Amino acid sequence: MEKPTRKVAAALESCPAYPILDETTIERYDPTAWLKAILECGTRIVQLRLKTATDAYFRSVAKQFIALCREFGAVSIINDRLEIALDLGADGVHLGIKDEMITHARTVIMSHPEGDRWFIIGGSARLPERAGTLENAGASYIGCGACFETITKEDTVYIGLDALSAVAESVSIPVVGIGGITWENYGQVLEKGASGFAAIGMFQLAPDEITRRMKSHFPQNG
Ligand code: TZP
Ligand code: MG
Repeated sequence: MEKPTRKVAAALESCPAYPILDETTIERYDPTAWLKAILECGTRIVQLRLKTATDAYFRSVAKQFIALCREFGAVSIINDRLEIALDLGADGVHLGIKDEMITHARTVIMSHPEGDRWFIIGGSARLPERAGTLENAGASYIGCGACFETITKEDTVYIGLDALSAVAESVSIPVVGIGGITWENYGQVLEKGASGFAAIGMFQLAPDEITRRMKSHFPQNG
C-alpha cells in the first residue's frame, strides 16, 4: 500500500467520520471551535471545502485549519486548490476530476518544494471502472456517492448503497461514502464496505452538540 493511502486508512480505522467544513458551517459557527470539537472527539481526517471563496480568504481559513489538524495529529485535506494545499503544508487534496488530472497533480506535487510522496490525493467515483482508473492513476482514496439524496451539492447524482458497495469491493484503496449521510444512516454506509463516511450537513451543528453526538456514537475516541 502506498504511504499516503496508509495515512488515510489509519485515520479512518481510528474513527470512520470524515467531516467537511464548508461555507455554510463557517457562517453559522466559529470554525476554530467547530474544528476543535471535532478533533477532540477523535476524528482523524477532515476536509476544507469553500467552493466560492477567494484564494486570499481560502488561504486565511486554511492556515488555521491545517495548524489545528497538525496539533491533533489529524489529516488535513483541501478541496480542489492544490497550490494552496502545497504552499500551506496540508496533508492532501481532494480532486473531483478526471484521472489524467490526478497524474498531473502528482507531477505538480513532486516538483513543489513542499510536495512529497506522502501527499494524499482523493478522487471521486460512482462506478468501479472509474474507481479502478483513479487507483491506477495514483489516488490515495475514493469518495463515492451520493449514497443518499442530498441538497448540499447541486449537481449530485444519487447512486445508492449497492453502487457504493460495488465501488468499495473493486479497489484496494479506502472508499469513503458521501452524500446525504446522517447520524441515523452512517452505519449503513460502513456495513456496505466503506472505510469511512464524509459529510457536510451531518456536522452542521454547534460545537457542543458535535461533542455530545460524537461521544455517544464513537465513545472509544473521546
Ligand atoms: N460530493 C458528493 S455529495 C456531496 C459532495 C461534496 C455533498 C455532501 O454533502 P452532505 O450535506 O453530507 O449531503
Ligand atoms: Mg472538486
